[in-house]
Amino acid sequence: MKLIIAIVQDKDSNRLSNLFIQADVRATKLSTTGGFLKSGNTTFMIGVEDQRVEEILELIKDSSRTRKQFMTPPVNLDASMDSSAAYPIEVQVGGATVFVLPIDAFHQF
Ligand code: 2BA
Repeated sequence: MKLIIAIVQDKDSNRLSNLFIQADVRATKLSTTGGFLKSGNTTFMIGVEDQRVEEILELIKDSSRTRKQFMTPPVNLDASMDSSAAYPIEVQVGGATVFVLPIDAFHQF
């Protein structure tokens, strides 16, 4: 058995949830925050038999889009109090960031 942890953009999360329901995939959805952009994303935890891993990776791949986002870096004030200009920079986000981990034990009590 494997644990798939998939971080997807909020805009893709509903589509993916629906695909999981249709495919009878059990998943837990967490509201998370990207460490770099500090904006919301969605993390799915999916416990699954080894033979279904590839099928689930395909569902995630098909429902995740790459998008460009702008972020404004924090303004720096140096000793002379001159602020270095903070121009928005373009960042490419996604599709999805996925980890596949082995599971030692799985219990439902
Ligand atoms: P964020 O940390 O908010 O990152 C959003 C996007 O910003 C990243 O997209 C990447 O293109 C860019 N980025 C991240 N750190 C950067 C840096 N130090 N310098 C320049 N650009 C940077 P993705 O790579 O598609 O990641 C999307 C989200 O997936 C991330 O949101 C984070 O929540 C998660 N993630 C990505 N890699 C991860 C990892 N190795 N471990 C844990 N979470 C990860």
